[in-house]
Amino acid sequence: MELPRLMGVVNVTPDSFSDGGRWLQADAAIAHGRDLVAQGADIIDIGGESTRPGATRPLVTEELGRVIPVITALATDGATVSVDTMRAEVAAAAIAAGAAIVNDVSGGLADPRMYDFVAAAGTTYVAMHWRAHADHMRDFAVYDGPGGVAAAVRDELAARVDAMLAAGVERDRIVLDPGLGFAKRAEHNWQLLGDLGPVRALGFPLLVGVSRKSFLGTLLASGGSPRPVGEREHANTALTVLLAQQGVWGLRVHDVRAAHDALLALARWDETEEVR
Ligand code: PMM
Repeated sequence: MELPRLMGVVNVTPDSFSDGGRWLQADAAIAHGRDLVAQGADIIDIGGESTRPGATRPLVTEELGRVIPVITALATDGATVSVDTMRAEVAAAAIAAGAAIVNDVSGGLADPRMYDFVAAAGTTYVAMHWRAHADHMRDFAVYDGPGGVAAAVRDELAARVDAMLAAGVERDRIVLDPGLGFAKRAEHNWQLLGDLGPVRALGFPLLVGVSRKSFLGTLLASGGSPRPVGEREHANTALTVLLAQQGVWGLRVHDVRAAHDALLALARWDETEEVR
């Protein structure tokens, strides 16, 4: 079986829900990125804007100041780097600094210049399902059309793909992401995870990010309190294996070692198929 790529997360932000503030200094972020490579990450995803529900946006200059030194150092090491940004200007600076992939959680909706840049640069482009910026995305978590959340995400991503292709982005450069936790309530995330078929039927590689998200905190809650962010890993590991079995292209994770170990075990298990 082909295992998914592991995209290790380095959030160079003061306020990301999963690791906000831990890697805000460039030195700490670079060291963390190197650790993730050593643990088996195939891609290091570097972001300078928190997309935590309710977050406000940094200035472009702040975002650039956070991500560019980290991208430069890790790309110089030889790592495959993606930049997690919704801004074409940041994507361009990141590619110039050595990033190979643009990971846009807005799927191109936040910046009308994004597709033109991606088409001209010819980079791999991850387009995530997105409806609104973090400060008001909760208001958009409504999926009551036929087919529910899976059909809506498929249709909205299909519209993005049409716009990308029209702008000249090459088909084989496109990766889609269903956007777990973005304008989605816990029940939407579970419905989507259980019904990725419609999105998969669009015919593009899929990247999925469930790591540490609040629907896992809700699942694991006790006494009315969500499980703290750092204690959701076992649930993520289970989903890592299930998503790998579905043939996803990539998984975006914080704890690369845990995901890597789970995938190794899965691959070894898969080799015993003829015995079973
Ligand atoms: N989730 C977050 C940030 N960037 N990018 C992609 N492609 N998919 C995701 O699910 C995704 C993302 C939010 O999580 P974080 O704050 O832990 O980075």
